Amino acid sequence: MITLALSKGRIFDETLPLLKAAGIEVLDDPEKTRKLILATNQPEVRVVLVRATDVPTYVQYGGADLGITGLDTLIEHGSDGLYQPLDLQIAKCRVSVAVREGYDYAAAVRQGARLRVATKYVAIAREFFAAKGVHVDLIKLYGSMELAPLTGLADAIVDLVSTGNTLKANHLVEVERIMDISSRLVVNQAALKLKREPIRRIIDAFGQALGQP
Ligand code: PRT
Ligand code: MG
Repeated sequence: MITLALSKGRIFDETLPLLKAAGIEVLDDPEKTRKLILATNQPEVRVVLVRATDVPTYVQYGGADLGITGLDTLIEHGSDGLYQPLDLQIAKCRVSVAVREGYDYAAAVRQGARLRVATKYVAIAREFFAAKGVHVDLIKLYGSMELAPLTGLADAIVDLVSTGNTLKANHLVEVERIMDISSRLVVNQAALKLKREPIRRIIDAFGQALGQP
């Protein structure tokens, strides 16, 4: 049996065409079923639905053989024991710094003020500001980062942006782009050895669908 870990929502939706290219069709709609293990048209392949942030953990410990996860999540989790054969070019966005409209971020940085930064992405934020030589107090949040500068919890946030509509709707502006994000295929290293043939077939089919050799 080959187990693929996916999260519901954009990653699941954008993975379907790749699965199809590999001849795999998921038999249930994750938005309609309460099942957490979904069968596919291939009796030897199943999908497990997990929280986006749990995908690397499942694959690392062998709860799933393969998984699809955002680079953001992968960096925060760390890639120990994970083989990363493909950039799937799906669920694209960027990690950015944003502040309240009217907040003079450049001046705050120039003056060497200690910035309060709220984020779910503490590893990415720590590394980014350390490289810039900016002192920050990081405040870990699990969601709705946009609220932090509006309530005085933080001066800035580090968050994912795709269209920018969420920032705009909350009177926030993007002041720095930290990195571009897309989703990655991750594979359990031991599974790759033990189930080499079927896993290779999936990696190769995804690669071909992406136009990679
Ligand atoms: O939502 P939940 O708490 O269950 O889990 P999650 O947020 O970890 O998962 P999910 O499914 O929302 O995101 C999974 C992955 O999709 C992320 O790890 C990213 O790699 C990728 N991705 C791509 C995004 C976005 N685009 C995105 N826009 N993840 C989140 N967003 C958020 C963004 O932070 C903003 O708050 O969507 C909101 C809308 O963005 P705008 O800029 O288009 O308005
Ligand atoms: Mg989300």
